[in-house]
Amino acid sequence: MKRARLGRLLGTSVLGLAGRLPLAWGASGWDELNMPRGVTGASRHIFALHMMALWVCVGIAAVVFGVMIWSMIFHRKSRGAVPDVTLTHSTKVEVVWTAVPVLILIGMAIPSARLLLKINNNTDAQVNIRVTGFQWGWRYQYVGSGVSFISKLSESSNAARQLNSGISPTSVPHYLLSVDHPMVVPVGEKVRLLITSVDVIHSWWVPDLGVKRDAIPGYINEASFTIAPNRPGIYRGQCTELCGRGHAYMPIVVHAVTPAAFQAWLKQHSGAQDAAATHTPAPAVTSS
Ligand SMILES: [Cu+2]
Repeated sequence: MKRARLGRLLGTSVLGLAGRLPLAWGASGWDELNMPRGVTGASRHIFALHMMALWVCVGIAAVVFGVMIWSMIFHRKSRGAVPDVTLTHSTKVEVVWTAVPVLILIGMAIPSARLLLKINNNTDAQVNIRVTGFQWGWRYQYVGSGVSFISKLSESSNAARQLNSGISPTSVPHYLLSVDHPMVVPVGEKVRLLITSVDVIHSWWVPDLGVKRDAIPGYINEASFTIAPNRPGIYRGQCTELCGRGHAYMPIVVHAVTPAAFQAWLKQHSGAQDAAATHTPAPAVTSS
């Protein structure tokens, strides 16, 4: 009777804990050590693949370290263990320790290759943006619309980063992760980026979008993403190719807005020249 009650109690508390775990995990901040799930189909798939690979690694580590620790404890010299000097060759063992890792690698390579093909499909995009990296900022040109502007580190971050500025970086919101003119894109529509550079190699990286692509002078690299329709918001990234003195000062900010707001923004800026286009703020979005 007592035992049954204890069992029930344990059962409900375990269930309750399991239910609350994702919430608690999210609130604890520990998940910030992991890569973000992101807001595009590609980023979610990349996250799932990463978790699959992680658990395979955890499983292998558990087996390998388990055997090691078990051997060290139960077959130590002080217990009278004598090394086996006759085991110099065993075909059976060699086949097993070759075949098992090969099978594991194949098991991981198939979904990886499939996902690579999927996320590199840049056809049927509704919005095309030419992204040009330079020392140190980004130029965004919306193909076919005449909208073109330069995106640089925000004034507040730039002021704080100066030597002896006296401004504490912690007092600047999104220090080194905010820009004067963000890229604006619609949610729910496929956006294709044509990425290049005019000086050295840069790399356009926004983790939440699952996009990281090198910007190489003389080449045009493609990337595309579709932000989930229910995830308008502000997404931040950085240049991830060491490109010189100002490498840390060319962040990327993407404002994802509804298609209607995007069309309005595009219309408002079309035909405007760089300087003029840059002086109207992007449409407001709710931060997610
Ligand atoms: Cu760069």
